[in-house]
Amino acid sequence: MTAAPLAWEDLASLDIYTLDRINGVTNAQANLRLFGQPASAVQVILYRDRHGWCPYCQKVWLWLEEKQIPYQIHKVSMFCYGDKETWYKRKVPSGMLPALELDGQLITESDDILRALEQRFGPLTLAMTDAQVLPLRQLERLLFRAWCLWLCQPHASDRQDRHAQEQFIGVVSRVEAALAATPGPYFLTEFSTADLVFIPYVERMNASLYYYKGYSLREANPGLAAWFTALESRSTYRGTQSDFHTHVHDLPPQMGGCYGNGLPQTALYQQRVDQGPWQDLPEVGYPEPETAPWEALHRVLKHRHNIVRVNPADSALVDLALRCALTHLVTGDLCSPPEGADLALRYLRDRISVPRDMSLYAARRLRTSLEAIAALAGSGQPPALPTQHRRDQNPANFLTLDALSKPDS
Ligand SMILES: N[C@@H](CCC(=O)N[C@@H](CS)C(=O)NCC(=O)O)C(=O)O
Repeated sequence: MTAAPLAWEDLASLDIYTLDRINGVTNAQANLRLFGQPASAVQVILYRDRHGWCPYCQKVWLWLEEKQIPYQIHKVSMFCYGDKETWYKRKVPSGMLPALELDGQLITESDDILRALEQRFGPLTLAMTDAQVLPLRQLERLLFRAWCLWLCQPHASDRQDRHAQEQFIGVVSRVEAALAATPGPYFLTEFSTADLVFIPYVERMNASLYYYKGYSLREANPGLAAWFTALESRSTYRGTQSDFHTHVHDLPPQMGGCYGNGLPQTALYQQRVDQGPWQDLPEVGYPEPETAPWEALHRVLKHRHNIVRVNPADSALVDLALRCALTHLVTGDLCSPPEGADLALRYLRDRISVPRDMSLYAARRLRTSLEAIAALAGSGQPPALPTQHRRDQNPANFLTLDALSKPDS
């Protein structure tokens, strides 16, 4: 049975989602975090990437959230998707992220930033230079290198690819042993800097190896599975956590390429990440919060004019197709979409970025509704996402030139 799509005013009347960006749970949209303290308590400015794609920024971001240090956030574009802001180049000529201002002093290099923060505010359980943390930091670098050798190099034969896989799995077994050496789920007796240094790349490994190699890191390794589950019990981690779809398409330009292995299993996994169904992907373990559809609605309503404008399809068509998808999101009803809605809605499906736009579960809900309506219109798929750059995600499409010309406030 088909229903009529809700009007924008009807959808707006259902917009019940609220979030205290400044004092509430960790979230990607905040430009200021106070944790209940007055604005005068802010002594730190974090410069981080606008899309939440930079792993080194995630490390510093999580540290500040875990320690609840009041801070201001100025978001900066990465070269792979936008023009580096002039005001930032004046401050950091290389344009590299993250950077931090602490008591007026500018620090770059994420490890130097963490050490400076530790000196000023005390460690996150243990210091970066603690004798228990140092070997784990080295192990993380070994794992990183083995991942790069498997994922980011073209292998001349299946044998070579399997060899790189074995090397990687060899290092993973050392990570598993390190996790098993303490009674709890974390690397040391409680959550600490040691976990923090593993988080950004292990999250990216889990996504990319599933998609490009048909290997499910989280499912194949009980220690890492328990570690992810424990991390997801922390609202700090959940606020910075991305999803498979975002990572597998943000990594190629950042890493200089990600190479598939052409196995049937890999093709199956790729289809699931790109086209759904998304609900059983091994990217998350905690149950869906009931706010997920309302969060998705709220975020689309906020940006709906730009979402319609940047879509290559005709604006009237996108407007109507999008209302059909949002109607499905909030009521479960299927409305007949206009012709061409398959391409228009799938264009948006491919560009929802987690956690930049919304949380993992809200994005799943939105992608599911976009896909449900797109499927009624046809089987057309938009061109594959670019892998050399992600200029299709240029923030200039969503922010005014004036907003980009100065740090956010
Ligand atoms: N060693 C540096 C690495 C930082 C780094 O590689 N940052 C990348 C993003 S992940 C960057 O800012 N590249 C410039 C750009 O992409 O705009 C650190 O730990 O902070």
